[in-house]
Amino acid sequence: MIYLKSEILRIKEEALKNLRELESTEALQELKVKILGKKGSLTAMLRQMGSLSPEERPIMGQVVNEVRTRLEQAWEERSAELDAMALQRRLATERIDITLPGTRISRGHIHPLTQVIEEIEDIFLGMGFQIAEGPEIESDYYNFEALNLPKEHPAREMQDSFYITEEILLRTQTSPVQVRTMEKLHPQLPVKIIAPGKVYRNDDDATHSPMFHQVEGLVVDQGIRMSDLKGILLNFSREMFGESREIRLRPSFFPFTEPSAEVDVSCMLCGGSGCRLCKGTGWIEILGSGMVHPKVLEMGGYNPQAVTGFAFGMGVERIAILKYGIEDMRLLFDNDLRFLQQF
Ligand code: 2U9
Repeated sequence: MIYLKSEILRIKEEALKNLRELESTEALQELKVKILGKKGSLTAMLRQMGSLSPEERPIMGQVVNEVRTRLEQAWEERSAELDAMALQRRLATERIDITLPGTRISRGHIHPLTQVIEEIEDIFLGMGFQIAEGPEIESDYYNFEALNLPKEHPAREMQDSFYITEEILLRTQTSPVQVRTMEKLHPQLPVKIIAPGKVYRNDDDATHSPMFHQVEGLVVDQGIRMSDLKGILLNFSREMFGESREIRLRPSFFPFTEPSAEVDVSCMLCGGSGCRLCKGTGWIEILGSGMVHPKVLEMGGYNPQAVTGFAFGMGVERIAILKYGIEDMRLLFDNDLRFLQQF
């Protein structure tokens, strides 16, 4: 019995020592099996109690129970310590520095050309115009014939066109939209529309792109005069390029307007005194315009004896270039973020 007792106490002391040294919950579990498991050392001691006398048995039973209670308590304590240590380790390695700057979420914005189109639309909406749209693939009739450009008319060659068949082409201007609108509305008055959109011409250099954008306008009513045209375009120029802008009209020629005029705005860079941008003239051409040709009114379904109208057209890329001082029109189509992010 003496041997048994000292052996049990030795197992206890060794277990407590191991317990203090082990570093993980897995090692803790292993140790528990080694001592209290089926083949554990303390379990083996309990089996040997069969060889003791009836008087010795309860005394040894008490010793074993005390040892078991002591070990279980020590286990719980060490287990709690190990859990706390593991938590400390996680807190140290997974620490988040909430003072670090965050990653910026970059936000897109509207393309500068679309911004300019929307600005032009806003200005004309403010003057009571409506916005009209139409197909980019057009018939020869709407793109040319109805605009007083019959077949073999030399002005057709002014713009090299992209033909799909003999009769179908990519529109070279947004004018067919106005023709279609007149056809649809006549004999209602007034017609007061702008037609923004993409147009296509066989051109490609620093100032011409095979696809570009136009905004054209058309007003038809009784008693429309050239002074109405001038007033609308002066107001547009001032809203677009600044309150102090002036405009001037120079005689020109377009097959669909008579008389026709090119419109210059006083230079937005020098104010009119002459500089590099306006090549010393003080004026910059921004659009073409004129009184709608009687034949064009007639083909749109209106009586040119009873109504008159004015029309104008501008290239949006040109307006954008002038407004923002862009050097090469192709920058507007390259989609280089270093360029686009400036707007
Ligand atoms: C209808 C009647 C008349 C539209 C007009 C211009 C003058 C013009 C150019 C400006 C620069 C084209 O983009 S550009 O190359 N446009 O000069 N456009 S009058 O006249 C019309 C349109 C439709 C029914």
